[in-house]
Amino acid sequence: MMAAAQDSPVYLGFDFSTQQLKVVAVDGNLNVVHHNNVQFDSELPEFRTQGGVHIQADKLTVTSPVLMWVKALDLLLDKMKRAGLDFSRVRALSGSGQQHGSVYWKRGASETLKQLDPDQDLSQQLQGSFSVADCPVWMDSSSSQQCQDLQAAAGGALRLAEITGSRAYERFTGNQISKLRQTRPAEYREAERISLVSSFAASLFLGDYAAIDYSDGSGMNLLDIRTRDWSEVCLEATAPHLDRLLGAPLPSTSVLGPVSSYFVRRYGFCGSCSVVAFTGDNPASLAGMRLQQGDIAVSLGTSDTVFLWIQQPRPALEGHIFCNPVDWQAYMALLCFKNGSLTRERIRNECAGGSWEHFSASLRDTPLGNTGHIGFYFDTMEITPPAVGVHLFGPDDRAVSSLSPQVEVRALVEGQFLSRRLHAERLGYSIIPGTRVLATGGASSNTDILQVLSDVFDAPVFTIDLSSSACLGSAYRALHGLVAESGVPFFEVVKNAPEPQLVATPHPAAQEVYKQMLKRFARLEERVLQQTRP
Ligand code: 5FX
Repeated sequence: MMAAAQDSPVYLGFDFSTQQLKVVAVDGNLNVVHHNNVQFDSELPEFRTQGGVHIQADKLTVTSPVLMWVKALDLLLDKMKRAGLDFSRVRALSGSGQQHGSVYWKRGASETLKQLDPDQDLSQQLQGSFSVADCPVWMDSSSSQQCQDLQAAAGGALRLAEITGSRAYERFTGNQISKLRQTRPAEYREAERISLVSSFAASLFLGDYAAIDYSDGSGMNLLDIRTRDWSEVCLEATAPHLDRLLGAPLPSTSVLGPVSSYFVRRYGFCGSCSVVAFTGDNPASLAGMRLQQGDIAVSLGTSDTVFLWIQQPRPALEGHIFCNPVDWQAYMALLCFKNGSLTRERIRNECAGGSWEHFSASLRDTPLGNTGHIGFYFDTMEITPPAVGVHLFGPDDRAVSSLSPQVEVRALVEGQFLSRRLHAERLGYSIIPGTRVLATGGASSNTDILQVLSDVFDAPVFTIDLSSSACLGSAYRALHGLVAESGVPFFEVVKNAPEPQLVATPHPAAQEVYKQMLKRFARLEERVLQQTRP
């Protein structure tokens, strides 16, 4: 038994995230057999990053050194080898990267990639291979002018969203490319290829330039999410002949080729080990959570994030629609809400004496629908919707200046979840029989908060640990990539993965109460937006 287990196939999933490089290895039964990581700040101090990035003096420009990522891979593979991982068992590998970041390969780099010497580190050999040493990453917000220009060229923000799945965002790669071309033309001219962080990482394993996959490609404001090809109008508005620098996009489930001989000779990978297209960290998380049609994942952290599986997308001025990473006919949506845990903590301090126990008791002691009281809590300028301030309403829709502490606790939690549902539905989400809400993040340990989530969505809530979902999703995608071309669905391959835990089911009255309340909430939100619009 033991010998068989030791020879059994293994699938690797890497995640090049903002602060660290992580890996998990799963066996054919989806058990995690190895995990490892390299922390950028502490293990690669020579790059002097904080949280994996450099924030420039203008506070808007945020970059990461590309060689840090290369060196992290050298380090990680050495750690895996020292830990005894037998690379010859790896049948396929895939990975993910922080979304939107871009890497600029210098003329001649593809030759270097093809001829890597197994006696040397990658970082030694690739030192001269990048025309831009510090890559723009997702935290960058310095390309406002380029965003305006792109929207003007595309026929407005909504039109751009209809084509690419999102209005123009500063961090989206096309706008970063445009800014680089305008502000650092020499470095731009020296580039022979532009990768996303995900396709850059895949290129290292492939020993050649890897295609950008549809799903991560949707975070660039360049890909037409319906034709799944570069949009002519966006390309033209961004840079001439940009398609030559980007290469053709490919389905996220594609096998790109075998791992390069560098990895075979240096680490003992098998020559037939497949490299499956890498994708963005959020799409990879969707795969790691095994989100299905009708499911919604709600991450309750400093900011709250909502992920959705979408069949018929309705791009809007808020949120993002990406091509789905596991089913090429479907889509996923991502929504960000800035006022999450910090606001919950403020109301806990002001209305529940700083105690989560009292906060929970207030939720238990107040009725579904809060006797008609509704609250909007935007302590800081919200992303979805773009509004600020605290706005409270009584049952007759009249603005009120305060609520009793218990009512206020419920107003906050109901208001937050009504907002998550309203904005998800606007992007094309609908609750269907069998819908599951997957909850994760700090506040997901509070079952009374999750009961409200279940009631507002009229669906059962399950909890799931997301800390390594991008890595796990990448390992699952590596396994699926081997059979995807023969038409085997992703869910067939991952059906034995550990199930999330059921923690709350909706109250029988929930559907009736929140169907009505959602309509009122939408009307009142519109009023708040009109009042706070500059
Ligand atoms: C998504 O649009 C984002 O910008 C972030 O979640 C990054 O992907 C984080 F890596």
